Amino acid sequence: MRTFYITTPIYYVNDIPHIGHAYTSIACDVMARFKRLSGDKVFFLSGTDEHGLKIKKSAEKAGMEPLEFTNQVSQRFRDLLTALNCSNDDFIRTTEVRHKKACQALWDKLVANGDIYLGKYSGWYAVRDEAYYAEDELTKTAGSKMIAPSGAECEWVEEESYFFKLSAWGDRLLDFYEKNPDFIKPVTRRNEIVQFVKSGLHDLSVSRTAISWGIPVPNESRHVMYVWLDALTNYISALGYPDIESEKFKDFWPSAVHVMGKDIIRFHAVYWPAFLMAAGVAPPKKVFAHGWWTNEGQKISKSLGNVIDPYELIADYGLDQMRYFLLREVPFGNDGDFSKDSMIRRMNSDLANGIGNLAQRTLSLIAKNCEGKVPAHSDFSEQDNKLLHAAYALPAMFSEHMNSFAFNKALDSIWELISAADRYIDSEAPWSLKKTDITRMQTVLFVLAEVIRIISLLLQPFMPTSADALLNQLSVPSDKRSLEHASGKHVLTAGTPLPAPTGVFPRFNPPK
Ligand code: ME8
Repeated sequence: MRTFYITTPIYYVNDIPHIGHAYTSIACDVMARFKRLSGDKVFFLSGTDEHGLKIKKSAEKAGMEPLEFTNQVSQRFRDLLTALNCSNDDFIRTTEVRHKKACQALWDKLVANGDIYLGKYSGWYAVRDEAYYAEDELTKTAGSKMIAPSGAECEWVEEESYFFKLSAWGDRLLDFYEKNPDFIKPVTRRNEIVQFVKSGLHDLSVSRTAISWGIPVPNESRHVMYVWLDALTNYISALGYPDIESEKFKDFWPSAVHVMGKDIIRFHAVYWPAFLMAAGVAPPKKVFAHGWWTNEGQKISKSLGNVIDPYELIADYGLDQMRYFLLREVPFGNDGDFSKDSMIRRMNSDLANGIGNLAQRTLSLIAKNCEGKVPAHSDFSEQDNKLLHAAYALPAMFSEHMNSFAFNKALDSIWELISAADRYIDSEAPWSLKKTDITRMQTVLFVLAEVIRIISLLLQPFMPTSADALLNQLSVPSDKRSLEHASGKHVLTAGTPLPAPTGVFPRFNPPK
């Protein structure tokens, strides 16, 4: 059986969940659902990143102990996944015992393999990014502040620290990228990373003594692990690391795909595979970096007060509509802009007037003229066959786009079929056939119902609730909704009673 392991980044609990977090989680959910429909055994992981100075400071600001604080905020991220209808199989917190064990085992392995040594770190550190920067990467402001490329302010740090011998892994990383050309996606990110590694890697400070909110370094009570080493390890602690012989680990690790925003690709595509190779574990199969969302053309930031609350989007436009918009609006990997106008346009033209209207017209004609049962068809005309063939050919093309994370192209391919079905219904005009040729009317309505069945099957990963509602209206049994049923071998059965049709994709109603 094919397996598929997909992960979101584990989110920092210093923040309220916003559209960016929702975007990554939804994209992973769509992929997980698509792979399950394709018959793969899937493991979908999300979670929260709870250690480090940034979290410690946020807890202090909230007047709470770090663990009490992280318990509260972590729950918000768990709740968001539920609100987004995400089908994650597990949720990991870096404060859990299973994770601590995995991190310490990984550390021991790195020490045993000679990749960690004790030294002294003096250099720049950005708490907001929890990242070290070389001086030549920084810009000095008029007020002598040192600013990282991400915009985060850096502070000078000098302390005893354990180092990971990252400098020794450059050539092996380049060799790995070369042998695995699809490891970093999209290709623009791959080029950036290759350039970065070619420019030479410095050893990486992987422990801190100045803070205590972290996972203790084994046998070294003064040090806690660098929060990124701790955080990245979540992807294997959830599979039971260090037990790499377990079925779960062997089943899923070779198929691992990490999805994240482009801001944190370096951690995933450079540090993480180096840590893993040094510990004798194969790197994941793929890391995919998506773009960033802006709000009405502006960078999203707390200080600008323009953070988009996913709960508000759900309330204003509907959950499935929001899921659809985020994955349809921009190619996955590119930056995207959220605007109310474009959200409403997609909701009305693609959904209400597109698939919604096609399904409602077809199903009400069937309810009125075919005694509310799947009509029987007679011989298919050339036009019927043309549309049916397009429908049965769609799943293969759709899957190809999905397998390369081209969500917008996958959706485009469905909408091409919807347009073809719209043209067909207009030219065949089943409403007038009612008076002239009942048999032909039934055949046309059968063809349309079949096409809507295929469309609904393919829409399931993106809009699970709405696609389910459509499949229910076609009385498609729940065990006949996987992609293997999206062919002409599993057509609707004539005479099957259908429930009374109701609209599934409402037009936008301005919030009161
Ligand atoms: O970086 N547009 O956590 P984080 C799109 N804990 N995506 C966005 C976004 C935006 N405007 N803002 C945030 C961390 N994201 C670490 C990860 S993983 C081992 C540790 C998404 O809470 C995007 O996926 O800052 C980004 O990578 C993630 O939120 C960062 O979440």
